[in-house]
Amino acid sequence: MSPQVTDNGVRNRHVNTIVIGSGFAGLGTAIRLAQDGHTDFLVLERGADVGGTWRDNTYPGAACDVPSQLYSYSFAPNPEWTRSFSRQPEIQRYIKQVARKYGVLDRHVFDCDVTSARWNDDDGLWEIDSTQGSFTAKVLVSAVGALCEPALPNIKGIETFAGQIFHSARWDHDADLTGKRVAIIGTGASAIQIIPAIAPKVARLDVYQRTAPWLLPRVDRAYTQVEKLAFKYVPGMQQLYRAGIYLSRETQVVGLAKAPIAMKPLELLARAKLFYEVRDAELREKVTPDFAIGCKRMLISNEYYPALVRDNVDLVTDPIAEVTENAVVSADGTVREVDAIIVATGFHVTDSPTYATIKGRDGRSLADVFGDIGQQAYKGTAIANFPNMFFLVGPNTGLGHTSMVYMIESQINYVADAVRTMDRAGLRTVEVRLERQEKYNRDLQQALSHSVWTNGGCASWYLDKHGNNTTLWPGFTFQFRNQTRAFDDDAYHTTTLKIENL
Ligand code: N01
Repeated sequence: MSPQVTDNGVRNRHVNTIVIGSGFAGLGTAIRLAQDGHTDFLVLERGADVGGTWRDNTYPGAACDVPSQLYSYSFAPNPEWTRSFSRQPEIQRYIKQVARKYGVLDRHVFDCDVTSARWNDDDGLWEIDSTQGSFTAKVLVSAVGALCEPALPNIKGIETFAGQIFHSARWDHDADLTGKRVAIIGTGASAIQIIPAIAPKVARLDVYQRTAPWLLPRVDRAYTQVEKLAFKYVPGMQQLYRAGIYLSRETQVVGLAKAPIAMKPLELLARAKLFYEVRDAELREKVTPDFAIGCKRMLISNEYYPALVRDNVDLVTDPIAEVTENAVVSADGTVREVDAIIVATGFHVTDSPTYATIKGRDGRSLADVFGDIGQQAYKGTAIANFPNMFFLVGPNTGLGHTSMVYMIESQINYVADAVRTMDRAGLRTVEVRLERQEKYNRDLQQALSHSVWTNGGCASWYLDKHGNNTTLWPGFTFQFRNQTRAFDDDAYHTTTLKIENL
């Protein structure tokens, strides 16, 4: 069953559930809905393929910093992983294979950018406009991801630059950087992968660092033939690897969220790495972080520092004053002419532009509501005033230490059970009670108040403009799994077709 296409090519269709986005979260939701026997759903995806951030981030060196065994769906282990930490093409291949294997591609509408989603309280429906026409749905699942909207730096004159300029998540593969003078702005997770990948081929690379990151070794290796065979033929072998990695990663939460002093051994390891890989004392001082390890995302690389010490790479720590037609000018007045600028400045996380496009019961958008209180949700998933809407990778579901796929699967459990409960009980609407949402978030903020993310002396994308951490989950991930195991309708206002208990 494919969506109706009218004579003029515009789709106009009602379905029970619409999922926006087909990265790990949206695709996983589609698979679960199909497994639960639903056929009346669609996934609206603005790109031409599944994969989300793994489809979009194709920059040289792109790879995951979470081990492959854990960075995959629990229901779809991948015996084909070639390395302990996968690179982007392999992850994207995996996601596409899973989409094909579980037969949900015909539920997708690709190249379908959702321009608005409004709750119609009279009809108890979401009205969705997109570049592929309009849809209505009883249930809306937003699965657009937190790291999908590139944040561009507000630098004087940047729009006048006449050379090649692009964001790390929108890599211009037509731009040949060989032999060029290149500037890269930012030293986050994306930049530290790009820099070693392009440094050997460019004529000169100026790295503009605003804050030095903490760097740990990347314990990456190709799997041996024996391991690969074991993954394929020994029952439970991959699950065993997965469990081991999962447990070792969970222990980090104690240090990050509860007792930052427990991060000291990691800090010593990072300092030793820095000492041995950057022998020049002046450069070492410049790349030594000035905040507690873990406060920003810890980066892993064996190639970043060796790239920085190359003769054709310069680390610039003076702030950027402006960009001209052909150069980047530092605050100390130094003009560095360049042919290309790579903007590796991250994403709109707590202020996503998509928030303005989703309007709830009283016509207020997520941007309006979050503007008042900061982004928050009940169990990271449901938001008062937005009935029948579930938000995957929502507020405080992010992680600083392990795989987001685990959190996503927890949220999918919750949403699938909500849809099941609505069907079974004949519910027309479910809307989380504001007091439950507020209490949940008070408790979260209380838990976060001991964390290194709040007290580590850094500014990061984990914090919103009020300085609150509205992105990360402060506990063990199995605690989140536990609280999302079943849909708790007592936390919700519900209406049925006949009786209202509002
Ligand atoms: O973005 P970031 P990212 N002028 O926001 C700097 C995931 N990820 O794309 O630290 C100058 O971390 C900014 O400086 P500062 C992962 O969750 C995963 O690198 O704010 N500089 C920083 O250095 C990650 O955390 C993987 O002072 C400016 C950089 O730009 C998240 O995505 C790989 C600036 C931005 O770093 C985002 O990573 C890639 C300005 N105006 C990404 N504005 C893996 O799995 C910002 N900066 C390996």
